Amino acid sequence: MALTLTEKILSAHLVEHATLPNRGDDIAIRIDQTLTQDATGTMAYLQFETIGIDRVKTELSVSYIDHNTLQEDYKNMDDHRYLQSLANRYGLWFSRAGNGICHQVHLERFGKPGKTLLGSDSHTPTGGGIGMIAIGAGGLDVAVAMGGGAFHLAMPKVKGVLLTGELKEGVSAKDIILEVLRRETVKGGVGCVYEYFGPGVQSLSVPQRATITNMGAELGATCSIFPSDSNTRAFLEAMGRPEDFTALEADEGASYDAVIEINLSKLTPMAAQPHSPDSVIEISKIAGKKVTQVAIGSCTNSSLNDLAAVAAIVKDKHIAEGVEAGISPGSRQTLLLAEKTGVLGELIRAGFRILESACGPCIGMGFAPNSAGVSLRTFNRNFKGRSGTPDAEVYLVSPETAAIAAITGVISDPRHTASDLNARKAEYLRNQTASFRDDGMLIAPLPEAEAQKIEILRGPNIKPCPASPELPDTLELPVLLKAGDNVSTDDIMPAGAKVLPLRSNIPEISKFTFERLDPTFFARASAAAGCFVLGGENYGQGSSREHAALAPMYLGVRAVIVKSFARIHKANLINYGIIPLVLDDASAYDALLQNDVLEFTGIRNSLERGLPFVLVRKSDGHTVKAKNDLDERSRKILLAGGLAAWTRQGGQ
Ligand code: MIC
Ligand code: SF4
Repeated sequence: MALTLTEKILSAHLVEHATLPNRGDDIAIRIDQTLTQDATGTMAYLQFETIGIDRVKTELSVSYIDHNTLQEDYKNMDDHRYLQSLANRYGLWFSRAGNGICHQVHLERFGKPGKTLLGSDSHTPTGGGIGMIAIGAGGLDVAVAMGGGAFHLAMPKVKGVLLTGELKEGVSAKDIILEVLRRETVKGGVGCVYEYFGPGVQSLSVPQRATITNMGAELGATCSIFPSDSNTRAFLEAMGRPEDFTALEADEGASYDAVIEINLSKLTPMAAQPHSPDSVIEISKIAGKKVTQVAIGSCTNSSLNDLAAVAAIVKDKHIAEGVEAGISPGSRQTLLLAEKTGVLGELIRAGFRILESACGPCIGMGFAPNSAGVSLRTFNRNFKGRSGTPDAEVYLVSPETAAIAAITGVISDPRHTASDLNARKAEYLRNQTASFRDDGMLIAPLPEAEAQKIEILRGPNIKPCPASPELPDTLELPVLLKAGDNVSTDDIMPAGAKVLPLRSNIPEISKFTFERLDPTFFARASAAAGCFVLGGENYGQGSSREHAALAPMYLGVRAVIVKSFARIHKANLINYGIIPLVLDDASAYDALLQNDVLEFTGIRNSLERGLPFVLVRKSDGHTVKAKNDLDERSRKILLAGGLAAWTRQGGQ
């Protein structure tokens, strides 16, 4: 049977089935590589330590420092030291603070076509740009994979994205993924892999493909993937590792569950308007709007290719008065190359503030916009308040669109403002040394005998991960929060400079739970002896942060009742013993109110036998029915009181 590329790689990694099961069924796959970053890493490694393994069992595991680098006090660097000592002790690579954003560095240094990668960050699918099945997950799932355990997921549907034509000058890879988001929305990709194919693929370099697979996370997709071809070979050669290349593509005649066609020649520059990545509009429709800030970088658009496009536009020009503009290069290697090719000098001269090679403004770690400011960002998320300024308007755009706004002070269509852009960009890229590699800030795994002697360094901010409660058969609890559609993990557990340093300390970070939606939630939950949370469609979209499950669990949330869930968050809830309930009939949501007390009986029986769930409102006996759409393994995990307890009982 002719297979898609996704099916080929998944088949080659199946651990329980001989052939691929039906779409939606539970599959278990072997994980070749893992990555973690510091904001999710400390919890992941605290869990990994409890598994009791002497050395990671993957082909390669890397621990990156890129999120928490503001270091206002001891906490962040204490975490860095914990992570470094842990990497040394257990046979991981370690990417030091300053070396760059995990996804960009992983693409440059470690990504290999045909391999599986699991990362404790939702943008891990960036690796699909180099032909990997690269999936984001909670830290606990990544810890299990590092210990040699399989990763379980629902067998995804494979949506083919047929690319034809070629991008016009001034139109960018970012505009391709914005077009996919416009058509598919932030929940259109749940349970799907987006596989790109067709003649238009050839015109896209690996960094351009990685922009697209990176932001596939915003579709809610399991991951996205491109074939591995001559452009992949050229990229790996430029990275000094041609031996990692393998050619890969879908079989001739492979069939997709659905096909979307995009003619690249017809695309125009676009923007995602505040406050959602799928609120996409053509730039021409918002041209002329005044801009106060421009931020270029993040794991979506911070490659040399992106910085060269910016340099080509701002050459001999200056940042407009009234605009602050900053650049965070994706990796230290990109920064070095920007210096070698003349790109960096151009950016400095134009007035860009050169920020660290790290996540930085993307996660509200500095460079927040002014109040009610208009910030154009080349990033992937524009949820309200994520920038650090609650009333700022954040637009997600391509580097070209961002660069033109930086010099003109208004949103402008890059097709009209720049001529011979591609030639000028190519000029910089020609200066790039054929093969360039800088591993100076990577620490390789220690040999086993040496690793055994390493002492793990734990600062006072690192508190043990709290245990999940046992699952009772009956719960009678109030709905302490009624939230709407598309609640993001930033809404459940904000990030930013104030909260991120508390990622290793659940009791402290739990004080910020739902802060953006209802600042009284923490006090109300602390006073109650447990509660439920009610939400709408696509609950838990966005990040992989398991703190959005851990902190609610710590505050006594026992079930979350919604119209639909985002994939990673639902898995995190299960892993920490919170029951994810999907309303049988979405209209039942309207009948429920905040503070309703619900009686939830026969919980264990429903889980053991896969039966639907029934809750009854105490005040009037109104019945609420919820689906039991959980696979057998998830039900067993919930019955055991979470993944850690289940693993201790021998579950796999
Ligand atoms: C994000 O972009 O929201 C983050 C910060 O990278 C998160 C991870 C985290 O919350 O630590 C993600 O995307 O998973
Ligand atoms: Fe970092 Fe932003 Fe990418 Fe998340 S989306 S990994 S915060 S750069």
